[in-house]
Amino acid sequence: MGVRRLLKSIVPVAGSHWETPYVGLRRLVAALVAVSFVVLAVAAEADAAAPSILRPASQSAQDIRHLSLWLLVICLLVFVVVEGLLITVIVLFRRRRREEDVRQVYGNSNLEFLWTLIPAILVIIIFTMTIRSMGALQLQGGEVAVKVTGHQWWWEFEYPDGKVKLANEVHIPAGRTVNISLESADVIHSFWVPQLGGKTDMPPGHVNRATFLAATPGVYQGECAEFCGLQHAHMRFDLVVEDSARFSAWLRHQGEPAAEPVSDQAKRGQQTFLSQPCLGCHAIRGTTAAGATAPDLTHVGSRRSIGAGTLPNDPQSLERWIRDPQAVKPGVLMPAVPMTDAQRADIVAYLEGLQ
Ligand code: HEC
Ligand SMILES: [Cu+2]
Repeated sequence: MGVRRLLKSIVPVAGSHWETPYVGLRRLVAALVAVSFVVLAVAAEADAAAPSILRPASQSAQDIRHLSLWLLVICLLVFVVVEGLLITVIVLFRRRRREEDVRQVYGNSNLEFLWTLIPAILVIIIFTMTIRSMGALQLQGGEVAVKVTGHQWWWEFEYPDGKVKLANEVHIPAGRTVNISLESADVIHSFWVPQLGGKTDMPPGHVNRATFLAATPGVYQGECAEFCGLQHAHMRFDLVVEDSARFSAWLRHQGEPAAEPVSDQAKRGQQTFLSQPCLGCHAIRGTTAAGATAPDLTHVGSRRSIGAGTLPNDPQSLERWIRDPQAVKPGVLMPAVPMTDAQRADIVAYLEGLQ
C-alpha cells in the first residue's frame, strides 16, 4: 500500500472515496459513546445501596447536592452556548467551493472583552455560592465527640471517655450535632460519608475537624476519598445513626471489657489467641492483648464487617480472613499466622463470641 493510500485511509479527505467508511466509523464512535452513557446511567441507578450524593440524608448533604446541581446547570449553559456558536460558525462559514478564498479576520476587541467578562462573572457567582455553602456546612454546638484515625487500610473510632475504641463502624445519635476530629496514622486519607456531608482530608501530623448532623436513623456507608495505597478501595466503614436511647446503650456496652468465653472451644480459642502473635497487634480489653497497631477486637463479634467492609462478619468469612488475610485483601498489613485448622476454628469461636 502506498503512503498516499495509507494516509487517505487514516485522514478523512472530503470528496474522496474514503469518505464513506469514515462516516461509518464516526457513527460507530457516536454509538459507542451513547451506549457507554446508557450503561453508566443504568449501573449507577441499579445499585441503590451504593452511597450517592444524589440521595442526601442530612441538611449538609442537601446543601452540597444543591450546589453541585447549580454548578452543573451553569456548566451546561456554557457548554450549550459555546458549542452552539461553534457549530453555527462551522456550518455558516464553511468553504463552499474549492477555489474560493476565505476572508481572514484578525481580532475583535468587543468580542474579546465580552468573552473575558462573562466567564469572570460566572466565576464570581460560583465562588460566592461555594463560600456560602461552606459556611452552612460548619455546624455550631457539637454535643458528641468522636476521634477518627485513618490507617492503611482501616478506620479507628474513639469516644472521649477513652474506654470505647473500635474499628470500621461508628455510631452516632440521630438529631444531635457530632464533632469529629480526624487524624492519620500513616499517609493522607480522607473521611467521607457521601449521604451525610463533604470530604475532609486527613493529612498525617495535623488534626482536622468536621461536623455532622443526621436527622433520621439508618446505616450510611463511609469511605476513604483519598488514594492511600493498594487497598484504598477496601477502606470503608459503616456509620450507624440511631435514636438516643439505643445509642447510649450501644456506647455503654462498647465501653465494657470483652465478654469471657463460655464454651470450651471459645476458651481454647482465647488461649490460642493470647499465645500467638495476634496480641502484639490487636487489643482485647480485659485480656493481656494490648496491641495498638491493628483494630481493637474487644467487641469484634458485634460488628457488621471484617477488614473495613471487605467481608461480612460471619464465622466462614472470619475463618477465611484469619487463614489468609493476603488472599482476601492483598497487601493488607496483617500476616497469615501458621496454625492448625482446629486452632483457627477455636479462635473464630472465641472472636464471634466477643459481642
Ligand atoms: C502484624 C500485626 C497483626 C498481627 C500479628 C495480626 N493482625 Fe489481625 N489485623 C491487623 C491489621 C493491620 C488489620 C486491619 C486490616 C485491614 O482491614 O486493612 C487486622 C485485622 C484483623 C481482623 C478484622 C478486624 C476488623 O474489625 O475488621 C481480625 C478479626 C483479625 N485481624 C484477627 C487476627 C488474629 C486472630 C490474629 C492472630 C492469628 C491476627 N489478627 C494477627 C494486624 C495484625
Ligand atoms: Cu485511605
